[in-house]
Amino acid sequence: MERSICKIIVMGEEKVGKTSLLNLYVKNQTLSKMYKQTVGAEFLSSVKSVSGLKLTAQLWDIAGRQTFRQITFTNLYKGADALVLVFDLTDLKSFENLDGWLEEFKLSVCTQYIKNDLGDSRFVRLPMMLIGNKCDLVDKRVVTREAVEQWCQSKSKLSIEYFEMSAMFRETVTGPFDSYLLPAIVEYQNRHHQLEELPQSPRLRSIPSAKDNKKGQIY
Ligand SMILES: Nc1nc2c(ncn2[C@@H]2O[C@H](COP(=O)(O)OP(=O)(O)OP(=O)(O)O)[C@@H](O)[C@H]2O)c(=O)[nH]1
Ligand SMILES: [Mg+2]
Repeated sequence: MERSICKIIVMGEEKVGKTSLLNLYVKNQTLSKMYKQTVGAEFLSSVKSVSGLKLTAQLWDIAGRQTFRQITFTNLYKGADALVLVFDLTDLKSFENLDGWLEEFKLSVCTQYIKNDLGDSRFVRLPMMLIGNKCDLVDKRVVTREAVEQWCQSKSKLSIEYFEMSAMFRETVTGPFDSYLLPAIVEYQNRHHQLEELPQSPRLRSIPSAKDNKKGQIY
């Protein structure tokens, strides 16, 4: 089976549940009530079969607290194949700050391609997933679906899909990741290859399978 790698950046305010969601998705870890802040960025890896491809998803869990992000993670965002934005349905501020996160990410994606003017078009086509987390806390919910839909409408040029999740219920998490995000990434990578006729970019190159007796290169 052909292999490929993708890089997914996961962002959002502190305490919205980014680490909890990723631990559940990748490690099937049940929700811990104890909060342990992410410092800097953490990395998780998951291998899935998508459209006949063995896809290694590199998931980058970015600290929500500004002081824990070393001034800028511009280099870390480079080469991203997808963006996952997370907010907490019970925390209005985490929803209102989505624009700031999107801007931080956009600046980095657009400037890296500034030389050949690809920045904006790449950003517009990049698969993005917006997650309203903690949907189990029905009584504490303060962000309405209408407000989220309005926000998505204001970004209608972008490829954003919205899902509500709970880090307590695995199926709310695996469904959108496996059925929407990963297939969208494979399509995005294929499209880039065709539309931009880039020379075989190392990030898009298939990794030789184990039987080729070679080591796969990531970057
Ligand atoms: N009820 C409920 N609690 C959740 C959910 N997801 C996370 N939590 C709780 O919210 C708190 C913060 O979760 P984290 O996953 O650490 O949040 P984070 O976004 O990684 O935070 P930073 O690392 O600071 O950016 C923890 O106490 C979790 O137990 C959820 O879906 N439902
Ligand atoms: Mg965290």
